[in-house]
Amino acid sequence: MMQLYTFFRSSTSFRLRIALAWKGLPYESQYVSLPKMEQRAADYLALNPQGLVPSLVDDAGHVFTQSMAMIEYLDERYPTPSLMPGGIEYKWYVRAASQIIGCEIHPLNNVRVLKYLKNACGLDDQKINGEWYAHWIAEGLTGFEQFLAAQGQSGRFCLGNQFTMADVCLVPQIQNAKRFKCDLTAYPRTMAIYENCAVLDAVKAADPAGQADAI
Ligand SMILES: N[C@@H](CCC(=O)N[C@@H](CS)C(=O)NCC(=O)O)C(=O)O
Repeated sequence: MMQLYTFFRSSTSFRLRIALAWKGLPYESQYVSLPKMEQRAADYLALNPQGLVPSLVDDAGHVFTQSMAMIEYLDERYPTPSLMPGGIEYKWYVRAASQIIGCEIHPLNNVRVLKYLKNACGLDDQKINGEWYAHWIAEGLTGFEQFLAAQGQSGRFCLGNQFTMADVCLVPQIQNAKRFKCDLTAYPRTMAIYENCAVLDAVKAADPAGQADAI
């Protein structure tokens, strides 16, 4: 059975849990505690030298890293139900929406970045959570909201009525922003999509609060 190396509160792990649940793929969870720095332990680094979760190991022992590449791999390996649309324009759109979150928002607010701001730059919690985090969420989600409006493709989900990788990336990012108490009222289109995703069984099953390692 596939092994997913995951941490309940990691939004990139949350992406994988949603994708696996959406496709109904069985897997075993291997818990990697970020507060305990288990992602930097030698045995985990042997698996994923970047020291990041998630990682996925298949029955043949292949190790997969980088959540968006993993989701596209799973989608090609197990095409039904899909997480990517047909048609290269639609594929571009889903990748672009996913990358706004995965490349422009998430990396700026990652654990190691926030820790660096505290330990190496000496910023206090108010500056980090109240200013840095909130600033990049606001800039990123403004861009996301404007992207959806400009492209005119969104509906119940980011791409019409089709649940895709873009929604898989969106849900954990919004949950994180809520946890940091960001004001999300300026993104009505994005938030309506989030609410439509939140009621899906696959999203509920993947929710951080329901994971065995939740603290
Ligand atoms: N681009 C990577 C990012 C993975 C990542 O940053 N994971 C975070 C948790 S969401 C992590 O492991 N952080 C540990 C650390 O920063 O030391 C992906 O999409 O998989």
